[in-house]
Amino acid sequence: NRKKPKVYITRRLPDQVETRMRELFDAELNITDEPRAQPELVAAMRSADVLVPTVTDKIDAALIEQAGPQMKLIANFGNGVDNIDVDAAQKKGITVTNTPNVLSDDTADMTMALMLAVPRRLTEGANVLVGNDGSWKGWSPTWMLGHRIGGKRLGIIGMGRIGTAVARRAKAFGLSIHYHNRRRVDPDTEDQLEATYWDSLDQMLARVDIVSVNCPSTPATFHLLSARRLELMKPGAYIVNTARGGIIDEDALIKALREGRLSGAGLDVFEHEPAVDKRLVKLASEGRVVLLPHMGSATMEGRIDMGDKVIINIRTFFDGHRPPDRVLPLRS
Ligand code: 8YV
Repeated sequence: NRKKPKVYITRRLPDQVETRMRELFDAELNITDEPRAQPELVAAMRSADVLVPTVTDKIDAALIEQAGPQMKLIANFGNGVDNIDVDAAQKKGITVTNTPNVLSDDTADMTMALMLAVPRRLTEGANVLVGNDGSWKGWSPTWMLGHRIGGKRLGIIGMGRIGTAVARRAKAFGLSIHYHNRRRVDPDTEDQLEATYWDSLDQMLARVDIVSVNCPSTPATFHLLSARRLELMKPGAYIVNTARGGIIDEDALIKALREGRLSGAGLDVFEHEPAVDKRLVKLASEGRVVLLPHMGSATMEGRIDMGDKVIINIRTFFDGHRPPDRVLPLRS
């Protein structure tokens, strides 16, 4: 009867995940869901065996440096690990895990929702009937016309699990699939998707009608869509981002939208999250962009699956095996 690992969880999780965590671990839960302040995180690093952070916790080198010798595992409740200095953790002998796969379909669904919402003027139309005061006079042949997405070219940046899930859906919607990735995907997948690989992001950007950002946020992808690259895009193109805000130079994106060089954008993530640039909010009120508050993976099923993954990673680790979703530092 081994001692249960002491697991510090930074945010509220769905009830059934918390119940399971309480059964299996000496779990310190967050009842209020207020993000933990830095001193609380420091105290956790000094007393707990496992930290379970989320995207809203910055687990940087300075914090990791303060970890006590008992801290063994950072089991991120989330896929992206840009909130964690994985390199510093490894140097300190702390293993890092994440929750891949289980949120790819939900995130890809939301990517499609945004891909349709902007050109098909979904929020503009829906808002006409919010608090309907009878001002809608009925259907008219020339009213609320958007643009068709079928037959257009989609350029996916980052053809990992989420990017591939987006590609499958987009193909079914009649888009042709183009992608840029560090390496080509396997020939079978490329064949099935009838996907065109672009080694050069610049060249792809000049040829596609819609760009979907699906790569991780790393130092190498910071402002990958820079002012220069946004200028390479086809006039009137659209951008969808369900990855991380910092991958796009948001200021440059706003300029391109305001100048009419780009038709619109669907954004689930922001460069200075949770702050959202007021100019984007204005563009949203004009129907030029659709903004969502980081909801890409927000399904009850997905959150429970993510919780299960965190639990499996912790249990496997304390059983003395390599956890299934171990994250290694980036190769530079
Ligand atoms: C999560 C996400 O909600 O998993 C990710 O990388 O961005 C979101 O889907 C969040 O990160 C949970 O920590």
